Amino acid sequence: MPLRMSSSWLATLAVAALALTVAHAQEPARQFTLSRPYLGAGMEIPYWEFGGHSVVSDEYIRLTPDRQSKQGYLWSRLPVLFDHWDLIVEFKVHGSGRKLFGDGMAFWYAKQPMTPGPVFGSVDFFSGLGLFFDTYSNHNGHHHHAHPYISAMIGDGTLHYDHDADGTLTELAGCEAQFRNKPYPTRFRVTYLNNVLQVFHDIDNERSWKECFTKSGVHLPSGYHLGFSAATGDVADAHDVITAQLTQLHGQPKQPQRPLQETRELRQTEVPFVAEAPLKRERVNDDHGDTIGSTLGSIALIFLGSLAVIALIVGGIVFYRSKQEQHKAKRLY
Ligand SMILES: [Ca+2]
Repeated sequence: MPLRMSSSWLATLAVAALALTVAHAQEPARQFTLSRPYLGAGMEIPYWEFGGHSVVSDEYIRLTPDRQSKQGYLWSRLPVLFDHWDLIVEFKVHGSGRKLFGDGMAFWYAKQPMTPGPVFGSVDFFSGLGLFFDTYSNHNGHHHHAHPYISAMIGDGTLHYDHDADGTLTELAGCEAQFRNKPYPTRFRVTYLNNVLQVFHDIDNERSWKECFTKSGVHLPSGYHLGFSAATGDVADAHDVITAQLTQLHGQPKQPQRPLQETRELRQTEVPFVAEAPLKRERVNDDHGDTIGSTLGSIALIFLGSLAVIALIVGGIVFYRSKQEQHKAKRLY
């Protein structure tokens, strides 16, 4: 209980701090803004690079179409040099699949831009933050949440995102969110302020934020790129980014403060980490599996126990009758 109280207290404090800071925030940074019309002169998106199967229309940037085996990306050309920031994204995941669809999309604040790979269309063993919008449940044996599911991972360059376990083994935090096939754009928000990472969503078109999670002690170097990527495989969906805007927040200066050149050099070697939490968990049996296992075990025990009791009763009756027969036989002689 004390842990629960302290975490909700921390969340309240963080939200209050965020409200105060956002009130004094600057205008969204132009170099990290995506808005219609996307294309400038030369059919490029100013300040952004897209590739793979991504296509740009007047209404959206489609990372993948609703077709199998596609992947695409969209990355900011410039690195984010702010220590604290607030990002709001409008997106849409939709498709014709009623029961089978996927795989999902990712938002990145990472060191390796424009590097296609197996993690929702981007590179594995990344450094930074990956926020995954996972629509396809690959393996329920490792978790018992429903999909679609939003989860965050902090990569330090050595960690593998395990698709078969839906990233559960390296998950920082997450929440279920039914963001797929909505008739309006859905939104998510990431704030990173004073090493507190918060994720919110607005998937019911209420124009208000619901908290997905709040995690403190999250250390991310500045100088990483913003990105989006998505992938389809045997299952498919269209994954669209519609708008994005990043605003610098004013939090506590990072300690110790260093000259700019030294900070730039440090970015190359600084490694993301989460204070007092391992980035990777041991593989554990799923609760749901354990429940089924223990239920089956209990049923088997009751069955065997009942058999033993019946055997004892039958044995007792047989023994009693044979004793009676012997007694009768003795009397006859
Ligand atoms: Ca998955």
